[in-house]
Amino acid sequence: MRIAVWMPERPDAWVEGLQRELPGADIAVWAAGAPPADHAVVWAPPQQFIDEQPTLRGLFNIGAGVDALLQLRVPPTTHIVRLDDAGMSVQMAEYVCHALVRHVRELDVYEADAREGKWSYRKPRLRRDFPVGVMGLGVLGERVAKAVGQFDFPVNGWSRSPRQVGGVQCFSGAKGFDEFLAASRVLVCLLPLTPDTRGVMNRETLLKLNGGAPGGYVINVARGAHLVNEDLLALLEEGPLAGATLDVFETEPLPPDHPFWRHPKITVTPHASARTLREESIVQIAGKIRAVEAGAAFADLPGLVDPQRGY
Ligand code: NDP
Ligand code: OXD
Repeated sequence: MRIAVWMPERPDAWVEGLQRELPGADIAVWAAGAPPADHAVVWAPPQQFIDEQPTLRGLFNIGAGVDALLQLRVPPTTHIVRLDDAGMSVQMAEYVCHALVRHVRELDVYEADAREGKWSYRKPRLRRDFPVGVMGLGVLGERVAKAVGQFDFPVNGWSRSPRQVGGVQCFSGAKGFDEFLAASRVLVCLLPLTPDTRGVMNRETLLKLNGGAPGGYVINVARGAHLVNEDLLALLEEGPLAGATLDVFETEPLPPDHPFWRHPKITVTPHASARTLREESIVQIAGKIRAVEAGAAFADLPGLVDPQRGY
């Protein structure tokens, strides 16, 4: 069995780890003209990589999002498999809870006060006044929704198909969207980027937050293109939105002159909310390759991507 590896950073470390898990396999970093492989482990490969792998059965993505991979022409006989959690959901839960609590408890204001040696209290704010809406109730969204609920915030969730998550008021589909937005003040995006979800956070939808009252807050940890940047900036300026924590951007790295960097109501992190953990991911991917080589159907693998659906 031959496995090709392609990724921008530390491909050798992935080859070494995969080789340890799959000692009988022939595993190498891909170079143009290399013999075709049976499986590939990748992040954002070029089209040439796919074109030179006509016999590829499994294309294993070392991230949870496959929007970049689905831009490529992949033969229908190649199955795309994404990471299924692999240590990311707990990181995402930490990140979102931190951003939420920092905003609601005004910890940013206390930090600024502390820098000036100022001892002063903010008026307590009630968590019932900050219902959280999580868009996407998949592997990451469900964990985040449950974690937020642990801090006694009211939690709403929105997905494509109807879901039931304990402690979460669930909405689904286009029909449930307006009600979901109106019931939520802090909006967390954990959707995959698909033609249906691109630009989902825009002037019209953001104005529906919090029953149309001011004070909405955005936490985007999915993909930059879910958010219409100009609409966010305008709504922060005009008043309806209170702020945003953004981890993902249409152009990454975020250009140095981008207004988000220095905006007083925006907190920026560099796509760091949930990092791929190499060792955990290698174990997961190697386990899946072992399973299909032993006769398991790709359809039974957690994280199999449906290219029609886009995630
Ligand atoms: P999943 O595929 O497990 O979950 C996706 C969720 O989104 C599902 O609940 C799905 O609904 C819902 N959904 C999809 N399309 C729509 C739609 N049109 N309307 C409403 N709901 C929709 O994905 P993960 O939870 O594993 O990951 C989510 C995303 O997080 C990734 O695609 C990636 O872009 C991003 N990500 C970001 C990271 C970062 O560091 N910033 C790290 C890892 C991931 P249904 O349940 O009905 O299928
Ligand atoms: C992912 C990511 O999709 O890192 O896993 O964004």
